[in-house]
Amino acid sequence: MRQTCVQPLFLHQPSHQHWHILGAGAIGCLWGGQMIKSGLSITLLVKPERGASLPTRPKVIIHDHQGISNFPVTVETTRDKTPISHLIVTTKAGDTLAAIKSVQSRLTENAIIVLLQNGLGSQQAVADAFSHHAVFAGSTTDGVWLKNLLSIHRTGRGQTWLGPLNEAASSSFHGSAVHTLLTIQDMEVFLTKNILYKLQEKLAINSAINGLTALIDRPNGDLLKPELQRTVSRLCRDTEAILASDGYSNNTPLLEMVNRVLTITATNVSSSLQDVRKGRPTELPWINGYLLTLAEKNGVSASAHQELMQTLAEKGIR
Ligand code: KPL
Repeated sequence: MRQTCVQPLFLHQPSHQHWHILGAGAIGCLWGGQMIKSGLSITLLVKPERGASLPTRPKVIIHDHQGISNFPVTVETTRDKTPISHLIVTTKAGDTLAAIKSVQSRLTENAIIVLLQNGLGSQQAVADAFSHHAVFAGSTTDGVWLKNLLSIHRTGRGQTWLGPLNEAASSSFHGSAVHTLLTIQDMEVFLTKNILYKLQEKLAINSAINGLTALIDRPNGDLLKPELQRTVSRLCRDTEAILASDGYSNNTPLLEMVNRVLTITATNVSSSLQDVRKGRPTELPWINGYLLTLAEKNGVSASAHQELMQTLAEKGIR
């Protein structure tokens, strides 16, 4: 296998623009590695207990179909004191608000925050709590999983959409530093003014795949089996009705979109099943759980999601 220690390309980046990435999981390492490759200046932020297990010269290692690339990286713990002006948050949905609060005193007055979480709900909590900062959110279809500390496997190249989440972000959108993120090498990053739509679209797909794969402990492609398609189809119908009650619509039937994703990602283990296998809480409360709350608020039936979440809870999967 080819091994490369990558020399960064030097793209135009204002010298004051240093990015901190909070969360050194699969997505955090992918963004960190690719940003370093693109000549952007970054620091990875990890929890203090993680800091102790890092090597003296940490490197992000990306395994993909081309081979293995190493990117020497600066790592700090959340307890360090350097100011943070550009923050990308790649923690799990359930950890996000507390993680940002743990570095709140380091945020500069005009710091911008870019959130990359699955599901919905956690982003709004941050936008509300940090309303004086420009808060952006992103939705990504990059396929990646964490092999070891700072070492990831990239299984598929997806797309990432970024857009403003609060008023401070909307008003600074055009001149904002998020435009720098469009220059990251080997990544497809786009801007949208309607990030909520992209997040809803991704949530809709995840709502029919993640919980069910976590329950059956099988890769995504198994959901294409006729005996599981009935449940997938019921989940899709519920999701469409619930999101429609919140103003979301899509011309393509959700089942068609889900089955397309299942075909492309047939051998992938969904992020929720990865969490279950590692004994970690899943993001399902921000996917199916979010839909249940919305269904109750808008008086829409959500029986397929209720049954799924109930069965998962009985198996101890949260
Ligand atoms: O986004 C995903 C996830 O695993 O969270 C899917 C689309 C299901 C691909 O695995």
